[in-house]
Amino acid sequence: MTMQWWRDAVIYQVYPRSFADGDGDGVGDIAGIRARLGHLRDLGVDAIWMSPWYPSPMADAGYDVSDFRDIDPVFGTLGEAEALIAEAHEAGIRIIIDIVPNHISSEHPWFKAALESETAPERDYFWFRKSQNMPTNWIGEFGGTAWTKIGEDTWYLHLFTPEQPDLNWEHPEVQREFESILRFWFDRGADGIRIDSAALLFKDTALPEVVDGEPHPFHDLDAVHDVYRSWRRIAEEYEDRALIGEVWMPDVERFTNYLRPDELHAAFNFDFLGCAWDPYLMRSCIQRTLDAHARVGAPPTWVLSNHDVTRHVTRYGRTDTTFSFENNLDGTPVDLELGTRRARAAALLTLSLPGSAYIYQGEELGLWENENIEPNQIQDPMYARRGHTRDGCRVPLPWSGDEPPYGFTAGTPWLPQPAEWKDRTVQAQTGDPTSMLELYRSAIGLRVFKDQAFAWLDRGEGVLAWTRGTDFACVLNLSEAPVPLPEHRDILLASSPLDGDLLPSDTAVWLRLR
Ligand code: TEU
Repeated sequence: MTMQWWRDAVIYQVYPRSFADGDGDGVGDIAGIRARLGHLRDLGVDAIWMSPWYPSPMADAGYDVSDFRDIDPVFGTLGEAEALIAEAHEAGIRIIIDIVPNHISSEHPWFKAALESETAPERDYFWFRKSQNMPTNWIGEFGGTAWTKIGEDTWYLHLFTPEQPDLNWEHPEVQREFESILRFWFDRGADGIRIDSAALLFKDTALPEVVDGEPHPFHDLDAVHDVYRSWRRIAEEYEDRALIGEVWMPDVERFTNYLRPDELHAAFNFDFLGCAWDPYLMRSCIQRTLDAHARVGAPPTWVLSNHDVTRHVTRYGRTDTTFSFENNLDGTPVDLELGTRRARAAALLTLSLPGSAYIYQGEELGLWENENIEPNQIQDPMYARRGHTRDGCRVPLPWSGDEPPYGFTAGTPWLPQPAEWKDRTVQAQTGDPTSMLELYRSAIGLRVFKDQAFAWLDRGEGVLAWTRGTDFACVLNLSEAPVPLPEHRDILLASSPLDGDLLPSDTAVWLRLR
């Protein structure tokens, strides 16, 4: 019998560069993660998703992979990765690894061979085109053109940086290689795969121009579903392995196509991540999510932050609380106290909705976006191409002490940590019942209702409330004024202090009803 753990798991994203540094070079590594596994056990998470740790020239922080069957020396060795998987399993924590199928590093042996000769078989693993002019008008995901010219008249396609050439998924060898990579990691105990840019992969082979208002010829092509059907068959050769897609898709129908019973087990809910902090919009987003997932029988996911987006303490402290890069440029006014208050309420929201919840490292510490990284310290390739950096959410974690590097490293952290984080360390927050960390620890420990049925509870305008089973309710006040609570036996947890018997604005509570 399978456990289907992914249906209601709490999954913690480790961004290895910034979690903990074991060897003092200022960059996080596997030794650091192993030494700090206790933090994740104490937090109570069910699984870890590990952002890429493979050998990489780091043109895109490891999302440019040059060998999927090894570990980059900056992070450690394959042996250490295997030891981490074993230790996590002993602590009851599953491991999800990150696979990047749309592109590989320009330093990968395939691409090097492809560049060496026009007749190399590897050429067909990529998108090379001969043309006087740029073959199409496509704009890459980081901005800038999607083609780079080599020699006189030859171009290759890259939807991200030039160091990340796109693979040609029409080619059987590309398909075979990734199936083999999946088996490699499943054989080493990986419990799940996070699939990067999962809706890209295939391109319209006629290479048509992008036309405003029409679907992109490189996004969400039907052929991609055959790949995930074959990956699902591979996952099912093993026990309890999950495939989780990074699918950015405004159209909910197209999104849930990826979650049909013979495809992926789950996918990130970016609709929810980008939703405004507003009672009407939040409620309709939650309902839309529940309906769409019910149609295909897949578990919903609840995601507030990840390594690509502005941290939600910052987003929720802004006038426009939706997510886009354009409305979150560094320096946009922010009220961090308000953002923190809302982030606390949001934690109780995501951890009590049906489905699985994702925590991006540092979110449990209430970290905000570091908007004060000097341009010469920025490493994110998006910055040069689009004028926005994602590095502000990738800053090394504060563990202990009163000043940077806060126990993260014995050396100098690869990105600067704010001086204001001295009360955001794990050490400072541990044992403080008012801290974000203790709120997360308590909430995760209280999720005994996680397999109970969900039902909305009507508490009037501006209030979102629901029950799980007969004994539990979550009430979130998104209106301007304090509101009364429904009848209850105990208050299990509150995101901020109550106002007498009333629930203040931007506050959530968990109630024991009977
Ligand atoms: O992100 C895919 C992706 O499409 C996002 O970068 C998206 O374009 C943007 O964040 C929101 O508009 C994944 C990884 O998560 C990211 O870190 C990588 O840079 C990217 O793929 C390339 O591998």
